[in-house]
Amino acid sequence: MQLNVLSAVLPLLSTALAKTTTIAVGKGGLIFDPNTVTAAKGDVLEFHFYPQDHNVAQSSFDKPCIADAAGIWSGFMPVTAEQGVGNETFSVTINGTDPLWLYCSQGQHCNAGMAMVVNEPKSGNTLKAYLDAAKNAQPTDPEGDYRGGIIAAATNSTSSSTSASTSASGTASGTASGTAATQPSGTSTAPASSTTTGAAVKLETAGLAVLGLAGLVVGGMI
Ligand SMILES: [Cu+2]
Repeated sequence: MQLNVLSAVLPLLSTALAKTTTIAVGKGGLIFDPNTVTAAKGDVLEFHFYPQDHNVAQSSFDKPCIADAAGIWSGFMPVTAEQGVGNETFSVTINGTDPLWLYCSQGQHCNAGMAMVVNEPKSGNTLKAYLDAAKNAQPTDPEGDYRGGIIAAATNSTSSSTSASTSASGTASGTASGTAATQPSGTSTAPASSTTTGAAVKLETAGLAVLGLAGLVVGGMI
């Protein structure tokens, strides 16, 4: 039993050194928020999806909105207005410092500016240059199943769905967006504390208590 716990905990300790950045996909418009992220090797991007049906795909800088054949791909993530926010996240672990260009392949979303960059160059291949070129692109969907990341249950889905089921839809969506709106800025500006909190929660995953703790943590961060 002790060995089992140790083998479960040790990988999490190294994970605790990594920074997790929460990114809202399609919240309040055809945007990724934030749309420029600085990340080191081992850091994690955690995408949360909003209505109605967005995704995360990868392109090169030179071909905005055109799917890389082997690039990151979350698959389509339909979310209803009643849900407010998807109950699944897509997490990508960064494995280098090269710029990474991501977009939403739904309809004309990429043309409208639904794209983002990880480790944006200071000049030349900037996000602004990408978005300018994206306006006239012909977006393509990646083929196949999701890849380059992990699909997982959203840690705040319990509180979101609870409020959704006990409140009027207007209140529920307000609650859900309020929760998520507070999290990304907190996560990106205070990576150390949020990472530590995340690790503390993960260490408890052996027990069902994790759900309650996650709720407390989310509540405490607001
Ligand atoms: Cu989209």
